[in-house]
Amino acid sequence: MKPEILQLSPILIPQIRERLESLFSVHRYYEQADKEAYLDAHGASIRGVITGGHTGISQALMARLPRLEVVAVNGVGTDAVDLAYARDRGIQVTATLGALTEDVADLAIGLLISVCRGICTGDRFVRAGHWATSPTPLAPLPLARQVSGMRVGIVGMGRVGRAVAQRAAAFGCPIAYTDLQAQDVPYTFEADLAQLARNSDALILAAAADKGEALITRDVLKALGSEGYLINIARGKLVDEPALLAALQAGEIAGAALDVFADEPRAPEALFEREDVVLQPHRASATVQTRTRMGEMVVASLVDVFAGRTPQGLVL
Ligand code: 8YV
Repeated sequence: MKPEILQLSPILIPQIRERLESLFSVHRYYEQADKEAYLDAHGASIRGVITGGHTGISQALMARLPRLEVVAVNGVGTDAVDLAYARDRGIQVTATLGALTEDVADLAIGLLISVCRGICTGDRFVRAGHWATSPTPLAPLPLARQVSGMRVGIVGMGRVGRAVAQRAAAFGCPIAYTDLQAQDVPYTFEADLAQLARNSDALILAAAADKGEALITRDVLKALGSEGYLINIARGKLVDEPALLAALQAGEIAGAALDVFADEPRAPEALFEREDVVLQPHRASATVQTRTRMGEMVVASLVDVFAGRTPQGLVL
C-alpha cells in the first residue's frame, strides 16, 4: 500500500506530479469542493502533507489527521505551519531550504530596478500608445532613480539576504543589514531597524516571519524617507500595509515593490492605480528550475520520513 498524502496546494511541474503519483496515493485537498466531507472520508489514513510556504497548515487541519507523520513544505517559510502543535504531536516538518535562494534574490533585485527605473510604468506607457503621441516623453514620464550605488539596507541576513547582498554589491551598492545579531558577513550591521532605514535608499525585506509581527511600521517608513524605496520578497505580514499605503500617499517614501501581501491572494486595491509601486503575485520562486528542485526535495523528504531516514531540510 502506498502511503497516503494530502496535498494542500498545487505543484506545477508535471514530472514532480508524476513522481508523487508513482510513490504515493495523493489526495488533492485543494481541488475538493466539500473539504469537511473529504477529511471525514480520508483524514484518518493520511500520513503526509504537502503544502506551500504561504499556505502552511493549521492546528485544526492537523488535528483531523491522526496518523500524520510529516508536513513537507514546498517552500522555505514555515511561519504558516503551527510548529508548536506539530512538535507536540511529533510530526516532522521539512522545507526546501536552499532550493529557492537564487530566484528570490534575483526577483528582489528585479523589483528594485523595476520600481526605481519605472520599468512597469514605461511598459504601460508604450503599450498604451502614448510614446508615439508624446514627442517629449519626459513630460508624462518623470526621470527615474539610479540603482547603481544606492545604499541598500537588508532586513534578515539569512540565505536570501546574503544572496541579495551579493547581487546588490555587484551594482556598487554599499550594504548594511539588520538581524537578531551580527552575522559573519562583510556588510555593516545595524541593530536598530529604524536606523537602518534612515541610512538606506532601499530597504529590502528578506526576514522570516515566524513571530508574525509587522516590522515595517509608519515610523520605519518615515525613517526610510521620501527618497527611499521598500522591497518585500519575504512575507506580507512583515509590513503594516495600511501604514505603507498612508506613507506612499503622503509622499513619505518614494515607492515600493512587493511580491508578497498580508492577505494573499488579495493585495490592497488602493495600490493598483499607483505608479510608485510594482506588484507581483508571490512569484519569487516561480521558475521551472527552482520549482523542479523544490519538488524534488519535497518528494525526497517524504520518501525519507516513510523509510525512517532523517530528511534533508528537516526543520522540526
Ligand atoms: C513559494 C514561499 O512560492 O518559500 C516560501 O516560503 O512562500 C514561496 O517561495 C511557495 O512556498 C510555493 O508553494
